[in-house]
Amino acid sequence: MQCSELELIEDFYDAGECTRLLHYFLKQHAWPDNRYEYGGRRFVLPRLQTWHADAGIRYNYSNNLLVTRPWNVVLSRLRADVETKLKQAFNAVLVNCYRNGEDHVSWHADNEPELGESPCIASLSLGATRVFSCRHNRTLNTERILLAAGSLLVMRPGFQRDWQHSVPTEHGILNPRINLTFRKVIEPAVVANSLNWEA
Ligand SMILES: [Mn+2]
Repeated sequence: MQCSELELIEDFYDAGECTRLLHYFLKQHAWPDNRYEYGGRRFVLPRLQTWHADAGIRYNYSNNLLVTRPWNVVLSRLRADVETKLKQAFNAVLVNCYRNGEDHVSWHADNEPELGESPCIASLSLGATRVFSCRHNRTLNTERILLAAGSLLVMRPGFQRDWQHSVPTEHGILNPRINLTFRKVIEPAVVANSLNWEA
């Protein structure tokens, strides 16, 4: 992998644990409808999402679309495992379900101001293996990584600034993939202060 801000940890969870977790997310996780209205426009998100955060955390992008939910036993355990491995604290997680290969996410960066200047984001995958593409903003150099069940992709500081990423449509894939991206949202007061410093 040429992108030095990415680290792929394979088999963070073993196959048995992946199967149990996948079953939980497919059978017990309460997925909302993926039809939204935003800015007077209705649209269908090509995947299912839930957003969970510590009390008091506010996140504009997700709050526009998603109700903030609390952590539950399963999500809390996954967070603790990831925090222990990476020696980093996270206070929010975006949970995605790509129901089959038609579900996807287009080119974007996780660069909302609430995440601060140089976030570290950890991405845990379960279920079907999907392609994760990343494209450098300046050189347009593109890389493709396979995200298999049980893998933990660490997007280090600098990645969201210099690269965009996507999970492209793959017509042959019939099975679901679950993806959890652990994030550290900066407290609103801290965001306000950093904006003041720039003014
Ligand atoms: Mn993303």
